[in-house]
Amino acid sequence: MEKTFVMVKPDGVQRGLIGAVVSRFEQKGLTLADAKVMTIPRALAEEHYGEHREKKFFGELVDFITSGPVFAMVWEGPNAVQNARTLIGKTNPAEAGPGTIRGDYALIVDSNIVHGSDSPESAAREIGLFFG
Ligand code: DAT
Ligand code: MG
Repeated sequence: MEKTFVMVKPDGVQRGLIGAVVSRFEQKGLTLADAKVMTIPRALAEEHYGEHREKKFFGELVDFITSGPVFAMVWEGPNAVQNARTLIGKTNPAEAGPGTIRGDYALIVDSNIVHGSDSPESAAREIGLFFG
C-alpha cells in the first residue's frame, strides 16, 4: 500500500481548516497512518523544500512554512500520492478547480493551505524527514 506525506500549512492551521482537510482525505477513502502538530525548524524547512533552493521565492517560502504550527500527516492507500495531489489541486489556487482543497479554500500561491508529496520517491523522503 502506498504512503504519501501531506501537511496543513500554517495558513490552513490558522484558519481552522485541519478538520476540513482531514475530512476530505477520509471521505476519499485514504487511511491516516500518522499525524502530529509541529512548528518546523528552519533547517528542516530548507531541506524539505530543497528542490526550490535556487528559486526567487525560496526565502519567503521557508519564512512562511516556519511561521506557525503545521499539521503533518501520513496517508496510506492505493495510489496515495496521486490521489492526494488530485484532492489538493493545482499549486496556484487560481488554477485549482472547484472541489479541490486549494480551489475551494485558497486564493494565492504564497498561501495555498496544504502540501502533498509529488511522487512516491518524494513521499518516502518527506516521511523520513518528518516522521523518521
Ligand atoms: P506544490 O506545493 O504544488 O508541490 P511546488 O513544489 O512547485 O508546488 O512549490 C512548493 C510551494 O512553493 C508551493 O506550494 C507554493 C510555493 N510556490 C510555488 N511557486 C511559487 C511562486 N511562483 N511564487 C511564490 N510561491 C510559490
Ligand atoms: Mg512540490
